[in-house]
Parts: sequence; C-alpha cells; structure tokens
Amino acid sequence: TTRSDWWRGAVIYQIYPRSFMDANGDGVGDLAGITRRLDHIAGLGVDAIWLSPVFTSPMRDFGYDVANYRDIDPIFGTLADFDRMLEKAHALGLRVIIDQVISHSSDRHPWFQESRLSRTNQRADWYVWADPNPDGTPPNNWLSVFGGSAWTWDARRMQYYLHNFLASQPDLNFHNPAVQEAVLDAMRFWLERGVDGFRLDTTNYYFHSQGLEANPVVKPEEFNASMAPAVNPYNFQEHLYDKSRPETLGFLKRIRALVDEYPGRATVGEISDSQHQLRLMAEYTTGTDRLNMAYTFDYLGGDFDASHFAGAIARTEAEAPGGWVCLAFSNHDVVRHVSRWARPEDREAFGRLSLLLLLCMRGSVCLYQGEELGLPEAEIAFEDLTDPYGIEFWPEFKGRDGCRTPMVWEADAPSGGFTSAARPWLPVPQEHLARAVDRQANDPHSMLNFYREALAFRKTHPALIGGTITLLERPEGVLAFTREAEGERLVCVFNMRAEPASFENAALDGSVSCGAPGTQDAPDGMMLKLAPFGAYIAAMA
Ligand code: TEU
Repeated sequence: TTRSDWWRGAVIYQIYPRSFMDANGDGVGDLAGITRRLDHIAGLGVDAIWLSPVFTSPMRDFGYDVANYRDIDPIFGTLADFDRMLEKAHALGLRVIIDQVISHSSDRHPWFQESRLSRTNQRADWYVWADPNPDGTPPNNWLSVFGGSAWTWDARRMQYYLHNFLASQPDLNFHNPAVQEAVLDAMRFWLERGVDGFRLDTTNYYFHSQGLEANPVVKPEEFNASMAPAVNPYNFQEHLYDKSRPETLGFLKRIRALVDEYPGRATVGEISDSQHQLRLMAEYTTGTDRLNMAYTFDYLGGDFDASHFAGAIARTEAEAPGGWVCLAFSNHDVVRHVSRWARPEDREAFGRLSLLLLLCMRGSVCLYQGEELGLPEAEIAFEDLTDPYGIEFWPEFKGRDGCRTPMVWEADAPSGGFTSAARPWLPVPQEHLARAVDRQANDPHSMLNFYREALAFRKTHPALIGGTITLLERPEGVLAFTREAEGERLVCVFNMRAEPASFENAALDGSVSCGAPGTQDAPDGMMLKLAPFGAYIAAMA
C-alpha cells in the first residue's frame, strides 16, 4: 500500500537482531540472517518490522549504547547488508522502522571521548557534567534505572557526568543546540537510506532540569510495584527533574518536521514514566506536529486482569483521546507474556486469547519475535546472565536475558537452526525446540497458524484498525467492548480467566459470526457462555 498513514492500526513485528538468525556462524544473529528469514515475517501478515539497534556499539547494553550513529556494528554486518535487508523487506511489502537511541550514547562515542577531555573543548557541553558537592558526593540524588547513582565521576575532567542507564551510557545534553542538530543529522542519514521510520528509545529522557534539583521521594504505598521491580530504588523517586521535562515537546516537533520531509515515514516513541505516562502520551502524540505513536507500558507489566485493562482503556480514551497508542504485551525488556500472565497448563489457550485481545484493542500493535511460536520465558542460570540490569538486581529481578534467547527455526537442528556455532550467545532452551517454526508451520492447529489467521482477520476489519472503542458493562474477569468504523460494528468479549464465565448484554442480541479465528459459539439471545480464556468476536446487525 502507499497510504501515508499506514502506521495507524499497523501491526509491527519487533526483531531483536542478536537473537533472530545467525548467518555467519559466530553465535550472534546478524543482518544477513534477518534477510534470509524475512519470509517468515511476511508470511505472518504484519505491516512492518522494528529492528532493535544494529549500530556500532561496545554492546554493554546490547546495542542500546551507540558508538557511531551512522554505521552498522561488524557483529551484525555492514551498511551493504543493511541495504540488502531493507530492499528485501520492501519487496515483501514490509516497512522497516529502526531504533534510534539518542538520549544517551556509548562512552566510546567520539563525542564523549572528546567531551571528557576538558571543560573547554568544542564538545565540552555535549554531555551533562556537574561539579561534586563540597564533600565530593554526586551533585544530587538522581538514580540510574540500572542501579546506583545516575552520576559517575570522571577522573580526568574532575567532574561527574549524568547517565540515566549504565555508566557506559552517558546522557547527551539536549539543551545544547549543536547536540540536537547532530542527532537530527544522523536520523536524516537513515531517512535518506530509505527507512520507513523510527522507534525512539526513551523519548522522555532527552532533557533534564538544568537546576539539578533533587527528586522527591515516593512513599512505598504510592509506588506501583506491579509495573517495576520493587527491588530497584529508582522506583522510589518521583522523577520530576531528571526526565519528562517540558522542553521535550519542542524537540519532538523538530523530529516530526524532519520526518515529514520524507513521505510515508512514521515515529513511535517509548515513554517510560510510570507516574506521568498518560499525560506524556497525550502531549507527545496528539496532533499532526509531533510523534505519530507512543507505546504504552500499561500492558507490559501489571496483571492480566479485566479491571486493569478496562481501567487502562478508559483512562487512555479520557486522557489521550487524540493520541495514538502502540500496544504490546511482550518486548525485549520484559518477561514473555505467556509466562508473565499464565500457568504452564493454560498457555495454549491463553496465548490465543491474549493475541485476539491485543488485535482488538484500539491502537497499533507491536509483536515481539517468538511470541508467534508461543515461546515461554527462558530460565537462565546466574552464570549465563548477560544483562547488566539482571546481574545488578538478581535474584529478586532476573533481568532481560530470559526474553532474549534465540529464535527456534528447526526443531531437530542444533541450537534450533539459529546458528551453526557450538554455542549461541544465549542458550536455546530445550523446551523451545518443540515449538520451532518448522514444527508449527504445517500444523493447522499451531500457535503460529493461529497468529496468521488472527492477523488476516484484523486486516479485513476496519473497525479494528481505526475504529472507536466503547467499553461494555461486564462481570468480573470478563472484558467487553465494541469497535466501530465505516458502518462496521463489532462486539468483542474476552474471558480473561482460566475458568468458565458468562456475559449478558443486549449488544449480543442478533450478533453474527464474522469469521474471527478461535471465536466461540453464538450466544443464546443476550446470554453468552464463555469457556476458560474464551473469546467471542462478532458483527452486530
Ligand atoms: O528501555 C527504557 C527503560 O526505561 C527500561 O528501563 C525499561 O523500563 C526496562 O528495561 C524494563 O525492564 C529502553 C530500551 O528498551 C532498553 O532495552 C534499554 O536498555 C534502555 O532503553 C536504555 O537504552
């Protein structure tokens, strides 16, 4: 299609390049591997891919620490490999969104190497530097998401520098216009190369308050422990001064103006702020001069609970009605959702129900590689951990390795066909092998084929892609709403529990099958009996 607003209601498949497909046999996935396996993604029926970072990096945070914004890390290949991947994706009808990690760079980036040399060099103010307190302690109480102070002492420059994440991820100073120009230039480089848009890492972290005021401390009872590990002291502060600053919007408008020079490109921002999520969502995505979409953390943590979902939908509709949400249940930062939300014996039914729900809510959708196979979270021994966040907070928080293990392509091949190396960079769990793509591809009842059918169903229903959403009255454990657009009205009912339920509503009367996969028997008048994790999706006369 050539629709310039293709992103509205699109389904985006996230590739974690280290773990998708290894073509050169070094145990780490690469661009040539992705190119080889793009058919699998096209065969799902998604609209686009989002590629986690493939840029030059020392890989302290596995690519979310960029040392050169305009080149590909050798572990992933070359710019020519990138171009080949892009060309094949486009030939298959897939748009390509790349990750832009501009809030911070790697400490190996030449910009930082220069900045740390002195207080007077031409890049001295490209990062956030501050003097110590008289007793030598850091300038204030700001904390790193990954543990410890957000300030690290630099012995050469004799100052502290700010990092919201690892000490090897110094925070770029967006108050400096030259920094804004430099990162916009790097984005233009990729637009010129033909990418279809950007996933913007940590958009609400670009700016800090130059007053360096201390963040207030949050009372434990006000802290939303379900959204973030309670073991992490970061979550006990209200982040008023280190992020989510008002200057952000002005810069997002500059990004949009740049992207708008290239027709049909789109942006999706990551807003990570459990306290001000919806306000920022509304601010960053309402109107035509800022981001196209932002993805919501509402369903990346919390409980799989009808009240939680109904509340999140209602709040989003009320507080960010003009915004556009990107929905996701899994990504490279959280426990895979079938493990997070379901008991092992429920996962087949749960995986299907949760996909139908994801595809029926209002917004665009991000799927994470492997979820189409129903992969559970991998259990990784402490000795095998690679994620610095997990190593820091083990065992209360086990980190992100468990959702980053390699894709499984062939059940009977070593390492599931991911690599010919003796050891992949993270282990391939034995229990994943039976779920490999080749096993599921020809089984009409597999999770993989359910994903294909459900995605095909969504494609043919404008009410699901762009329609309004209206919540219906519901008993506990059941979520129900209608979606409406272009004269089409669908009623969608989900039993979110592992036990039978019933649902009675006038909206059901006269509803007719509309071919949704896995949908269950028609109601008896206004009364619907739902199987455990059962769904009913129908058109209303
Ligand atoms: O994540 C932003 C972020 O806030 C993370 O702390 C997230 O909440 C956490 O990983 C959840 O477990 C982005 C990227 O998605 C992540 O992979 C990077 O490590 C991080 O930025 C730093 O670039």
